[in-house]
Amino acid sequence: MKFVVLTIFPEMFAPFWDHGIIRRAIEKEKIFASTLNIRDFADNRHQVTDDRTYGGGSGMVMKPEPLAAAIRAAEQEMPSAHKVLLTPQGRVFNQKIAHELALYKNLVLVCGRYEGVDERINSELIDDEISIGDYVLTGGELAAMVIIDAVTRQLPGTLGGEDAAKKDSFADGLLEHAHYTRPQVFEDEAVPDILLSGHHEEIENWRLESALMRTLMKRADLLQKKDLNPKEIEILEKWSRRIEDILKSYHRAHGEHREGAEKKS
Ligand code: 4FV
Repeated sequence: MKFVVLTIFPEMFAPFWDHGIIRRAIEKEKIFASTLNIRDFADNRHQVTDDRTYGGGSGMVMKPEPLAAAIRAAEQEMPSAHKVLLTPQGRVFNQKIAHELALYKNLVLVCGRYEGVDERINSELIDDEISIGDYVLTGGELAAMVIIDAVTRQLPGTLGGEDAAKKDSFADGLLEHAHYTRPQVFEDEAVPDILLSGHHEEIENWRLESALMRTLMKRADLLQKKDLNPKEIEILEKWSRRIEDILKSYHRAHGEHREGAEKKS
């Protein structure tokens, strides 16, 4: 997979290419990554890439000419590239979109600066607008790195184990289960025995319950929209019965009769 990033700050990417899984993916030629400096396409004496906004008001806007020239140069190199503008206006990035983008051979990522880019760039030269979240950054570069990072992890052979990405948070619509490593006891807290049992089926079951509980506690919205499988339903029903029993005995103990509780409210 090839990433070409259009930016006026290409030097921001050097450390990003040079570390961790991204560095290894480049070394193993799982990805090819490069930058194009939009300034190099500014055919004016001072390579100016921004100008005042029509209609007045503060803030500068990225000029269309250097950007269009840079995008066309990238297209020259990779005619089939999917051209993405990083902008708060875009569809909000998530694991599903990471999967989708990982299917492309070539991605061009356009990083805005200042107040944004001239609107005529979006309509003409951009295939897709993506936002990494509802907040405003000083530039699209960090957003481009987020996308390159999340997409690269989806590519076979970039993570340790073959199926590592399949066990990701959100891969099955759940947050990941709790992880533990040595020491077995840390500050008087021991690793759950089941994880030391070597009983793989029981460990998988514990991990599913851990993932479900964490998702229920931290991101119930994910459970709402998840297509639950029979195993997950069985576990949630087990928990709901337990909670029901606890509430029943509580109300019994406090003389309030649970049945007809609705009448109470
Ligand atoms: C952004 C985001 C973002 C807007 C103006 C760059 C800034 C400046 N990009 N997800 N959120 N971009 O805030 O992707 O040009």
